[in-house]
Amino acid sequence: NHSRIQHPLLRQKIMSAEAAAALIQNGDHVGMSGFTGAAYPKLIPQALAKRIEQANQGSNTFSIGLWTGASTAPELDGALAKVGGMNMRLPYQSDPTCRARINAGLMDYVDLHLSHVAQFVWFGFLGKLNVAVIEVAGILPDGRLIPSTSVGNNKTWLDQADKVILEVNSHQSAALEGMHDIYYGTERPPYRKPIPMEHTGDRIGDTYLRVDLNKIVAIVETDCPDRNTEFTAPDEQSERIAEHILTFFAQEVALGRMPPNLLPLQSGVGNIANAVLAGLNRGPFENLSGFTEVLQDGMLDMIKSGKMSMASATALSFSPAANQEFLDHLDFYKERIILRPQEISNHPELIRRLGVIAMNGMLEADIYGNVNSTHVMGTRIMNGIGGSGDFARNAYVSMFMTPSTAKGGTISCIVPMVSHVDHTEHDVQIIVTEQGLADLRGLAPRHRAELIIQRCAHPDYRPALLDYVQRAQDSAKAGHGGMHTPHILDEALSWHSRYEREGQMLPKL
Ligand code: 0RQ
Repeated sequence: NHSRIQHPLLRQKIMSAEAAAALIQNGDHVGMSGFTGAAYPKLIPQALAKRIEQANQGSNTFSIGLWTGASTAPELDGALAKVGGMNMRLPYQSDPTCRARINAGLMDYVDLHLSHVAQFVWFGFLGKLNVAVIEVAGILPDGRLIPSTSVGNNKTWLDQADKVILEVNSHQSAALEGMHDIYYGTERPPYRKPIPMEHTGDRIGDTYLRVDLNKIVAIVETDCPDRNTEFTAPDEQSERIAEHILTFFAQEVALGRMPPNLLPLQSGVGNIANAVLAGLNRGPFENLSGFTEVLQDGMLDMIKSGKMSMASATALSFSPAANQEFLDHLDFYKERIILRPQEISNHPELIRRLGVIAMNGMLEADIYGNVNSTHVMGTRIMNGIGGSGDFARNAYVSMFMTPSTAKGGTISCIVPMVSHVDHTEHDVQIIVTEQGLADLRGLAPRHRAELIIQRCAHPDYRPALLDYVQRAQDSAKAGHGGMHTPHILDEALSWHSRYEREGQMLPKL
């Protein structure tokens, strides 16, 4: 029964995952579907990993360059990383084995803004895409494809790859059909036109993905679930972060700087982002909308409760319980969720026009408001910048949040100077920790420092930060450096180097 594959000739291309994986060559650039654990191919990457493992037992080394939408799952990134199957990976990833290999120097990682990936491929910046491996929910009689639980870069992979391999996953609900909006108007400069979207709920494209049927070399049938990971219940710290943000929104509405139903919300990955949305779901704001890249449990709950009327995203990323709720009421959610390609969900033009409120997690911020989202102690990659930069730079207001300390209090997430910069002081308007919220809008650097230390730093670290600021200013006044953004250059990263040496940022008493 191949009922998901309605095109009769394409049924002739059905084969095993092993046979399909054999069509991928050593050194290929392979574009796979998958975005935050949704709609990644499940069987072919594992079959490819087996093949690579066997090939690499001899002297020859077999590896591919892997491009995706964003993070995937153990069956894809994990399986390929374990056998050393990737020489290069882009963009966002979050797999522990993959991360370890990148940080050990065993594979390259290129961390792109998620909205840049597709256009970099059209521009030819990344070289030729040899193969696309895409999960779909079905194939129509005319060969158009029903997208699955994420769209990511699939439109671009299908368009740009020489060869196309499809995984048709019958585990994905057939009722997903109609939920997607695939915009085909993104031309290369100088022929670009304005993207015709004014509201998060506008439909501007097709419901289906197109593909040149002559390029399809294999179809593999699967029946496997997405990676549906549990979120931890909001803890006290994230609840406090959420409260600070709710108070800030109420203030902005009272001052007439935001409408009573706020502006479209973007919310990043992880537990804190999810907790903030849970807070909003209990809060006073009604008729909210979402313009985000990943739609997690928090936003689904808001749609369920009626607090949120419409959400646009590129991927669904649910816990098992939320996934069940989504499937049980798909007809309801289909009216309220639109999945788009990631170059549209994260498009600077749209984020700016809609006035998106961006809320993302971070590792650390410095006293002047620069943010590090990606590098532990300046050198080791955590996940990647993802879409945080697309949103932060172009948002109506851009917020970054973190607990004030990490690793049992041995790390302060507010530091004299960040050890890596993803979001510069120019792209960061609000910093929030469980301690409080610093509103940096319109403030010169020295005033930002005062506010970030007072509002956001953990009390255990405040004296050391104030002392640093004071001495940096004294030293500038004594002629060593400027008063605009005072620093003691020899000391600015000493907290990080002490942590690397001694396992804590502050000197041992
Ligand atoms: O480590 O896992 O070993 O316990 O970092 O930290 O506090 O659990 O926070 O899950 O919200 O992730 C920035 C990574 C935060 C995420 C980041 C350690 C901490 C813990 C995780 P353990 P938390 P979160 C749209 C937006 C970039 C992409 C993005 C991220 C682990 O938000 O990847 O924003 N963002 N995309 O102990 C050393 C510090 C630390 C630290 C925390 N200062 N130094 N370690 N940790 N602070 C979505 C997409 O783009 C797909």
